[in-house]
Amino acid sequence: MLTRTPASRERDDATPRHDWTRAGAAQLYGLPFNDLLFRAATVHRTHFDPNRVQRSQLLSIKTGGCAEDCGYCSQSAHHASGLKASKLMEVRSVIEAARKAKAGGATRYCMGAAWREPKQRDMDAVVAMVEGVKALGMETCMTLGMLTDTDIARLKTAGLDYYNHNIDTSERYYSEIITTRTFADRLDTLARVREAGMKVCSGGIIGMGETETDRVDMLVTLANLEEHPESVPINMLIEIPGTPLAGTARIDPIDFVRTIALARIMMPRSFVRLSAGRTEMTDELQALCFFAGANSIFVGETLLTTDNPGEDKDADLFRRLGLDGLDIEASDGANAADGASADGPGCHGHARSA
Ligand code: SAM
Ligand code: DTB
Ligand code: SF4
Repeated sequence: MLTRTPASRERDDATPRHDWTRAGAAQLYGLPFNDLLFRAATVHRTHFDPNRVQRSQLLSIKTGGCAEDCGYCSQSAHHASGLKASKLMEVRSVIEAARKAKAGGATRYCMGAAWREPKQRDMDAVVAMVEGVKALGMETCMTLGMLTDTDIARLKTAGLDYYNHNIDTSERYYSEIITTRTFADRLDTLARVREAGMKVCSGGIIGMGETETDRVDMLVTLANLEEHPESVPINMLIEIPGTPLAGTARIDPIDFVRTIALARIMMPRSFVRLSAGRTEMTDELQALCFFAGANSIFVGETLLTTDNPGEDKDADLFRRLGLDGLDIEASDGANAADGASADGPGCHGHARSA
């Protein structure tokens, strides 16, 4: 019988696959914690400099009053979260905010709108925002809900680099969290964004009362897409008073780290973003997430409607952990180490330090 040497397993782990089985992924998730982290950290080092973390900044360009009923969200008109709805921001205010984010070290600007999908009358402004932020020399990302092919083409022409559209959880658990659109709707938008040649940002939320199997299944869905999303945000639920998920039992932080590690192993060349929920995480938990392969964060004082650690806290954490930001050249494409797509061949490259 053929036995795999540690070196051949390293090689296998580092090569992107799209044929993950639930059983295989669940087996990894359930490894002894030290073995799982060692596997994930080894994969991480194959493709990325483990001491560099990409920094994105978010802005809510249209807040609240959303027609969707996502059970976690402060912005849904279905829940009494007390959030005040506002209109789409002025283009020049968005560009001014992006300029400040760039000065604070962010390389990617992510603009989010509380829409089921954009209305045609909003698209002119949205396109102007993409063009303006792009002209600052930043990477652009938008999350606007579902898109028509015409919307996608306009965003692509305007210079949109990434489209964020999360699958949020497993297909099974999805309908317990959101009833106003389906899991298949989400996958359809993702496929059409990909087809148009844009980079994909898609992940989910951990800590919504899902089972371990739901977490594993969510990652199997993402990792078995034809191409891995270049960016995989893993959010920890921020409990919003007045939403159906307020009062959900907090996830064991160890399980959160396991999810990050599994995402890293299953999508070895993607950026795994430690996203919402960092204000509730200890520095030690964040450090473990970085060790397990998270290599991107949201910076700044706010996410969309909730708090984020802010510049001073993150600067202090980076200093204590010996971490550094990543510039756009190094973070362009799906991976910093070899400048190819999330699924292309890998080799050690310029973004790795010794
Ligand atoms: N309306 C668009 C949509 O749903 O695609 C874009 C904005 S939406 C707020 C973007 C993502 O933020 C959601 O898909 C979800 O994964 C994440 N998110 C929203 N509220 C959250 C919360 N309370 N805790 C953690 N993540 C959250
Ligand atoms: C993602 O996965 N997380 C970000 C971004 N993509 C759009 C949003 C987090 C939102 C957290 C709750 C809030 O601030 O309203
Ligand atoms: Fe609307 Fe997006 Fe919030 Fe869902 S997550 S309610 S679609 S803003």
